[in-house]
Amino acid sequence: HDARMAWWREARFGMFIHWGLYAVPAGEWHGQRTTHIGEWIMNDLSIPVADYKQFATNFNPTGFSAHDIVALAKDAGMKYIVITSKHHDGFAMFDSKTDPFNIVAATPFKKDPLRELAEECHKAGIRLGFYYSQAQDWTAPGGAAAVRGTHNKETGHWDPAQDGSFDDYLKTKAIPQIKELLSNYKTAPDIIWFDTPTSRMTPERAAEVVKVLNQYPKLIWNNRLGGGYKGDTETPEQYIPAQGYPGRDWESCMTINDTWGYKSFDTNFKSTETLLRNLIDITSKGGNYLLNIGPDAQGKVPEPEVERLHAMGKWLAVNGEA
Ligand code: FUL
Repeated sequence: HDARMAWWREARFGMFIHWGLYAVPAGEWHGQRTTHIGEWIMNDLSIPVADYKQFATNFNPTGFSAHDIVALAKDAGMKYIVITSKHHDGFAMFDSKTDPFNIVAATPFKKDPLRELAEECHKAGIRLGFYYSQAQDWTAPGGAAAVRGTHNKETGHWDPAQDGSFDDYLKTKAIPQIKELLSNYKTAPDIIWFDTPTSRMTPERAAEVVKVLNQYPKLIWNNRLGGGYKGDTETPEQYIPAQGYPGRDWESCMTINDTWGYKSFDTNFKSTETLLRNLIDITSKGGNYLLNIGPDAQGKVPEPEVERLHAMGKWLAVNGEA
């Protein structure tokens, strides 16, 4: 266990990337701006499944450069990257044979950015993790919805197209996609980062996922699978625990402005000084800092984010340890 966690404990600083179909509306739909985080727009504005899926036909992120993103992480002093492979909207940012609602099969882009990222990370010696929303899936029939919609009080759905069996969803989409993520690329990912288990992820259901994870003895996974599994890491979100988590590995994940997924009008960027203070505070308490960036629909990292990461790297080059 300790040997498996060794690289992660030394890493200290990682890049979170929230990038998906929500970058297309970028926080705004039919003239309405969401006041919440960008990647939740489908839920918060109750966008019907068919309308949301339409965004894929306009998603052509030719400005995406895995090389530049890995170089940016490296320059910032980050040692690993965790990227959204599928967020709650159900859209897979990778080549999935399991479900056609993905960046290769459903968009004019037709390429797998996770493959490019895996190759660049491998070349640069940066570790790679995949975020995967295992329970919430707002476009697959039977997928969970954590916030109550009006169509079905029990499931939280807002569109009849979301109706279905959660067990079928788990068996025919989530678990097969997790298997794809673990086996699609030359090397298996270092981390799977689960999220929002909801009450649907019972111990029995989570155990089916764990069976798959256990085939990868070096894999690190977080405490958000559900079903009572504690995973390897605590994941305080948007805060720094005053005492850390004695006896547990932990990672504070934080936004660089006020959203994870790109919102064109969120310019509330934290200062480089605040970001550095967070890094120092977290690492002094024994944790890792997973700092988020949100590329836009072209795949470009917003310039204020790039500037801040470079500035952090500059400071670390003078004052850091590694
Ligand atoms: C939350 C999610 O619901 C957010 O969209 C984001 O991914 C954050 C890191 O975790 O629980």
